[in-house]
Amino acid sequence: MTAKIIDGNKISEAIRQEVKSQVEELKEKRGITPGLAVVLVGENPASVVYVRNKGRACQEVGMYTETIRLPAEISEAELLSTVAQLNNDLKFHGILVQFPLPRHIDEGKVINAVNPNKDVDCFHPINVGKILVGEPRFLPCTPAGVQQLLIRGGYDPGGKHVVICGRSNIVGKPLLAMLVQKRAGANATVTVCHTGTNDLAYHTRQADILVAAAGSPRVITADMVREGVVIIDVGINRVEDPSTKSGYRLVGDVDFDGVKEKAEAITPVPGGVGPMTIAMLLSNTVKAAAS
Ligand code: BQF
Repeated sequence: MTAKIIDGNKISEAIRQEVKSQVEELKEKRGITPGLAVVLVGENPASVVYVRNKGRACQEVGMYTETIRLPAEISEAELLSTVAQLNNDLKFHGILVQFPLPRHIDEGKVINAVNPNKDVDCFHPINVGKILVGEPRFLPCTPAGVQQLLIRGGYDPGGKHVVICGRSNIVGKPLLAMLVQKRAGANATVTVCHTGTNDLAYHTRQADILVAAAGSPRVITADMVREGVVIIDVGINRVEDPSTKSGYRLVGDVDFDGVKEKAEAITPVPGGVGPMTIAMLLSNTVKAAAS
């Protein structure tokens, strides 16, 4: 049997339609146009693509958006002062600074500089802590996308053993905090594996739901999963491919072709978690504007 595909393009389109209606309602009933400021420092090619995706997505749902492009050589102090200005600018309900930043800038300082009420990436320690105690203000976009793929894909995590590969502050740690909560769409038993895990395959074989967020291309192989597993592939890895126009293509952290013969369901790359990340950013921005 070959796995069902959990279609991130389709599910994200449904969420974007919902956000679009919420934007129209905010405009009509309260005269508010949700606004998102996107800050891009330098010209990292992947970041340029991501920032373009975000700007376009905002426009499509009727939000106001500006991309603030800053040179890679900008000082940390200047960037912090740009963030401070955006904090005080009423046009913007959400602010995001695209990562990674040039090495001379401390990402932690930038995260802390964003007003937590405008922190639509949900990276500020206050907002991360609020998830852990079960009182979220926002949910971080990629983990929220993973959760929505499971719920809307028909695989509620409640009572399931979810194994997360990867402990980043962006994906693994907040997803752990979200899925362990006693609430609808969560209530899972959660294991987090990382580079210090001794027998990775032992743990991944225990998973009812496997979330691959390890950050290496195709590290999850068919021998590492049990028959009937549901797999969410968070990986976005560029691998060389001379047959494409750009010279590269995207692959996930899962060896899709091998694993699809054993899994009950799996997300593709591209078209899985990636578009969901963008949809959840829109959802957070409309939430910020409404509150
Ligand atoms: C798709 C991101 C790693 C590090 C920083 C759609 C995106 C990607 C893929 C996208 C990502 C990844 C983003 C697809 C934003 C997701 O069709 O599969 C959209 O734009 N993403 C980011 O802003 O920062 C990252 C991954």
